[in-house]
Amino acid sequence: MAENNSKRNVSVRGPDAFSELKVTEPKPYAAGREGIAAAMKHSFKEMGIFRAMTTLLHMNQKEGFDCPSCAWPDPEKPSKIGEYCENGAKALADEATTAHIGAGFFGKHSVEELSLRTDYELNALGRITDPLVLREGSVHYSQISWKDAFALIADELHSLKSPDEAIFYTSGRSSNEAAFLYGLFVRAFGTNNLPDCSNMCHESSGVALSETLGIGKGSVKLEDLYGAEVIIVAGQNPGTNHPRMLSALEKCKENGGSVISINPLEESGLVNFKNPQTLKGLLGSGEQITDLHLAVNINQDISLIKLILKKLAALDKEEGNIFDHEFIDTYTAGADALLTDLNAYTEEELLKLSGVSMESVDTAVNLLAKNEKIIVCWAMGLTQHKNGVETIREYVNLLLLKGAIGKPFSGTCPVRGHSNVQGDRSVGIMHYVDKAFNERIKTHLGFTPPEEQGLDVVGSMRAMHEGKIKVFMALGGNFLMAASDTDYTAEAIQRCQLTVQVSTKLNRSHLVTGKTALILPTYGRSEKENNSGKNRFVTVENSMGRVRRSQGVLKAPSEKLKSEPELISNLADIYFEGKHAVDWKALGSDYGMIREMIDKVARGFENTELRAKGVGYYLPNNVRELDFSKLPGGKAQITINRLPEHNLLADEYMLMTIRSHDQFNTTIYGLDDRYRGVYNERRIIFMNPEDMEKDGLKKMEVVNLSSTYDSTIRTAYNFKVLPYKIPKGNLAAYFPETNVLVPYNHFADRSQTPISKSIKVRVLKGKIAG
Ligand SMILES: Nc1nc2c(c(=O)[nH]1)N[C@H]1C(S)=C(S)[C@@H](COP(=O)(O)OP(=O)(O)OC[C@H]3O[C@@H](n4cnc5c(=O)[nH]c(N)nc54)[C@H](O)[C@@H]3O)O[C@H]1N2
Ligand SMILES: Nc1nc2c(c(=O)[nH]1)N[C@H]1C(S)=C(S)[C@@H](COP(=O)(O)OP(=O)(O)OC[C@H]3O[C@@H](n4cnc5c(=O)[nH]c(N)nc54)[C@H](O)[C@@H]3O)O[C@H]1N2
Ligand code: SF4
Ligand SMILES: [Mo]
Repeated sequence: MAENNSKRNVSVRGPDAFSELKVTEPKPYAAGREGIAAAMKHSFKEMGIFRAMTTLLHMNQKEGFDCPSCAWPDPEKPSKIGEYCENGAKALADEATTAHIGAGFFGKHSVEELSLRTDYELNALGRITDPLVLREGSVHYSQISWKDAFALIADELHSLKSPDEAIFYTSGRSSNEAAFLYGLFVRAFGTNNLPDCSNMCHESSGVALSETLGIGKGSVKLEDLYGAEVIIVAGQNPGTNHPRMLSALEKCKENGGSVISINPLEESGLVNFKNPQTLKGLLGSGEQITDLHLAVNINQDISLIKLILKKLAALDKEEGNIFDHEFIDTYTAGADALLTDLNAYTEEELLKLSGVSMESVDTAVNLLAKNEKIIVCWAMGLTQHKNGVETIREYVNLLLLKGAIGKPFSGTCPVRGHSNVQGDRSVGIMHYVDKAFNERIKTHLGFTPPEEQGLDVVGSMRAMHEGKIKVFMALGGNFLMAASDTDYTAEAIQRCQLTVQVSTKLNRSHLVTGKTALILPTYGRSEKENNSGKNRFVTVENSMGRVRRSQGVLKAPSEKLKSEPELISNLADIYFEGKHAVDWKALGSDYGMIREMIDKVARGFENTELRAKGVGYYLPNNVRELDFSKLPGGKAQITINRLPEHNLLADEYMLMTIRSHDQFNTTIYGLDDRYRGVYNERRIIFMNPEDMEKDGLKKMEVVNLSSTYDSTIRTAYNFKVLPYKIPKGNLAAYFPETNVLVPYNHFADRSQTPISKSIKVRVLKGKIAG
């Protein structure tokens, strides 16, 4: 299992041994007292009681810091006693842990030895406190001064034949200030190779929404959810990944709205929610959130929505007022073509593909027919498929035909993942070229950015694998474990001359590296950035386009850390040796100067310094104004989308790779998935009991998973089978362990998002040594 990179014998996959699995029935509800208890247990263990309690009170408060976990928005009037959830508290505890590792630790432990630990164990080692270098031929990281680290990077960058031989990745936790400065430096350096975690995440949403509505973001504000008549939650598990969204769904219900969940799994939070912020939630039975659950087959949302549209169209023919004809005529193009195309499918075939019952479809149709304030919320269950873009466009069709766009309590709600992933895009983290953005850089900052499109995540993996890339730098994240096809990605990274990780905690991307590697330790969101003597603030944008300030309150774990903006400004200053139109050095110590630049260059940011105070302000959004002037004919586009083609063989299943309750992406906080009733183990497969019987598999039997694409067999070893309520033919397992199965060259059309939610696999009996 340990792969060789000629010099270092590091394990790419880490160990695959089992822990002590315990299983219970899935929880019928989310949060409640157990949620609070779990949050406190993590926080107290990592941070100590006093530090945890006082810090949590500053989270998501007007003058405090933005939760570093997901991008769910804060209410306009945050409650003073606490505006956080269990997983926000876990994210804070993980960042603010009192466990630390510095140069001394790495002197004792080689990267080869560390690579034999699990991702969970690596993260648990604590915060990285020193800048570190792994020199060519060495297996131990050792301390390096910041000056030497920057000089090493600058020398390597200067030695490249072309700036396109370097790649600059971004994960979504960086502030607007850090992300803007990073993007600016990369453009000044001369490339658009700016892949980001969005490429693996909501890129399909961005593409689909830009094409149909003219903006790659959602249209609803938090308050819209409260007054919606119907909210569809599709391909999303808010109880775990956006827990405070459940409070918004609860409010919608209290106001008379209905919630439809479209998901192969009946996720706990969507069934019943005990709001830990209310007495009823703590003591009572909680709120039934979902009125209707449609257990769709993996990747068959298009079939289901087509069936619903077909039925709505038939009703509209009879009654004339099911679709909003005035809206359709005034604001949209393509309705007639779509309605004609729907005739090409029979109800029976669509029903069979979707895997749900006609009765439940009729209930959905009834709800959608008689209501017009409709919101569709979604996340990775829609985006990470070959037809992710088309799937989202089909949901947009439903909203457009119902006239549920650009009006109060209606619209699109792609629920973003990382806390500032949307902000990072708004301030220029993108591999494609935005001509107007570049023009403004030219006018206001005095240099000309490159005009060639750069590499996204998938493009970067391939270019590195082909040996075309010499330098890979990452502002946060864990590229190796987040990207698809782990073994391929490892080979790709190991072909680089230099890899640089700006990080808070240890992960496998620090162990599987280029010939030379650097770890540059930085602050977390909750920490004071006061190296210049002043406690500086940054800004972030939430999932609904609102920009607000964020200011840390904790002391950083080491004096040696540098803030991300400071670190980028220092690097740029050393690289350009003071000979550039931009005064790089000054920017790192004066974030106000960076914000002034953002205000001039990024769309909709103006006087951010002032306006980001309190609850902040919204960026412009053409959909909210019903302005589709940038689209063909000035109209929102109703589109025709194809059904997916999977051609599964008799022994193949459709696998979705999902998150457990105790992880943040590749960061594993713990080994439990409480809501699904799984404890102390991650190497499991959720399987329908009838499928288990068909394959002669017993509960907890050990199996391997294998996928075959383009004649290449990829195998993930050692999983235990668990009977679970999941439609037949479908499987679920956790990421990142299953990323080894996702082929690097299979991704969503046009957005290039890896197909992490629909992988064709076989379940092979028996333990085979990995
Ligand atoms: N605590 C915590 N919070 C997080 C994260 C985390 O890891 N931990 N990650 C953050 C990030 S970056 C992101 S992007 C979000 C992710 O948030 P989610 O998208 O909620 O995360 P996943 O676990 O990938 O869940 C996908 C859901 O889609 C369903 N699904 C899978 N395939 C299909 C399909 O074909 N159709 C439909 N209708 N449903 C499907 C799955 O059953 C599952 O419920 O969460 C963010 N918040
Ligand atoms: N199979 C499969 N693969 C997937 C997915 C899936 O659902 N299935 N989901 C995809 C999605 S949606 C996403 S967004 C990607 C996530 O991809 P990434 O964003 O690359 O991964 P994370 O696990 O969020 O990154 C964790 C690391 O970030 C660093 N970090 C944490 N906080 C900070 C900070 O404040 N500053 C800095 N500089 N570093 C910090 C820590 O060192 C930590 O180890 O994974 C994708 N991969
Ligand atoms: S919902 Fe998301 S942003 Fe809000 S406190 Fe919870 S994890 Fe943090
Ligand atoms: Mo994400």
